[in-house]
Amino acid sequence: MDNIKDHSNKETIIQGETIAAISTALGNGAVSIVKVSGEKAIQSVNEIFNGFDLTKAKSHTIHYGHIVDKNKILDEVLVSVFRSPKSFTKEDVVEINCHGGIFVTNQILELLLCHNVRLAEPGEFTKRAFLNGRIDLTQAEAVMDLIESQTSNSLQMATNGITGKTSEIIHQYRNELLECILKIEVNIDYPEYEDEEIITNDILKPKLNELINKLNHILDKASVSQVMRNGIKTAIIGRPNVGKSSLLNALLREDKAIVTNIEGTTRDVVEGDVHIGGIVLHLMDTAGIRNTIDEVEQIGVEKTKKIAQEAELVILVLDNSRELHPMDLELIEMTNNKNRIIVVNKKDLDNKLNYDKLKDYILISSYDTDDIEKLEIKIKDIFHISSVGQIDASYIGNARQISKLKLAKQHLLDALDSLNNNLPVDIANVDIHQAWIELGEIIGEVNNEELLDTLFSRFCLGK
Ligand SMILES: Nc1nc2c(ncn2[C@@H]2O[C@H](COP(=O)(O)OP(=O)(O)OP(=O)(O)O)[C@@H](O)[C@H]2O)c(=O)[nH]1
Ligand SMILES: [Mg+2]
Repeated sequence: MDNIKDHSNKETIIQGETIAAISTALGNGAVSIVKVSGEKAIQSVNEIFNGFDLTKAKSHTIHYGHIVDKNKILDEVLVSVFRSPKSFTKEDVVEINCHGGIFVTNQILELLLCHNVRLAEPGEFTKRAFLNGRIDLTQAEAVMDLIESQTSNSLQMATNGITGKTSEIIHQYRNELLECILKIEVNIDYPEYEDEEIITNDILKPKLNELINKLNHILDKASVSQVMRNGIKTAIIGRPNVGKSSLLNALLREDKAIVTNIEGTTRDVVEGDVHIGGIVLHLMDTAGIRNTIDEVEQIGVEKTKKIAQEAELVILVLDNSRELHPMDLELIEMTNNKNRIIVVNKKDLDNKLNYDKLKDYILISSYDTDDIEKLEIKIKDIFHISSVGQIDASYIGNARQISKLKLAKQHLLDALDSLNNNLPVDIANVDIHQAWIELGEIIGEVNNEELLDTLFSRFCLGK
């Protein structure tokens, strides 16, 4: 994280209460780290450390020694000292690298809590980094994404977030808006300034259109990034026995779901994640849909319908060896407005299915690995991620950021609307201003306690 930019103009940091947390995953790993930040970080650790006098330690130095409780040695440790403002939180930070397992690490933490240190809240380290101007909000969120990222692509996006590419895009865009606002305001406030370009509807409208187009472009990219980051909820649905579970297993390359030739084999949802070219599909194999009097199966069928509605992608499986059934048509109808792929399975068997009623489908056998690859390509095409890997990862990709972008866009559309209705320019200006504020919230250029609290509480302890 050395490449995090310093956005702070402050010379001295007012350090907060000293906080501590275990910042590695709890488990019996080889090393765990207890992180301490705040005014008394160095002094407090020094009180329980037997080795070099940490109060005399220079910044960015590591010291070997022992953590001691009274005279009892708890663990052999390496302690790193980072002095304010050259640390992640910009406060004094000490990291204790311990060797013991969970029990010892917890003991060290507890010991610290008796030495003027309190337990950090989730995300509190990152929150301090933000409040001290070390990182902006998009970077803070990227820290969280980094912790959570599942694929190499989302990892790359998160890293870009940390280096501030996201905020760069938003800053640039906000500057353009601001220029627009300033011109309008000069016109309104000082109509006598003749050398200032007079902002009329005719000048403002194309400018707004241009800004809206740019925002659309950012939003387009955002939806791809969101898919890359969160994965795609994918429901495999269809009538009983068409081969849904076989398809799930083929995509997962493991025998996860039970496959038999008995109709109604799958009764509850079977889930599994598969990585396709850097994105994650959250697959859900569902109970075959038919009218049934079996109570358990009926519940399964209802659940399937609900899952299909909530999914971002529906794979509707049909059977090449059976005639098209009214229920197949019902399922096609039900998923018409969704991202959907119709997969006709069992191509190796004699054809009985009438293809006249199908527009777009892919014919496969779930036993054939080439066919499974073809299906994967189709999925990537649907989400415009065929070129994943070279994708421009300067991204906006989380739900909060996207919702702010959408709000900003709506304000610009409203502004355009009032211009089209020949309302005075200053009315449009209110909306443009609002768009500017919404975008500011993406990078945290507002001081909204509530926003910050909710955001940082999503972090895990120790970050
Ligand atoms: N010939 C052939 N048989 C297949 C193919 N795919 C699946 N089957 C067979 O079709 C039968 C049903 O497969 P499943 O995967 O259990 O079907 P399902 O849609 O999950 O069925 P339910 O869980 O009952 O809804 C099994 O006997 C599979 O071996 C295929 O491509 N070709
Ligand atoms: Mg099944």
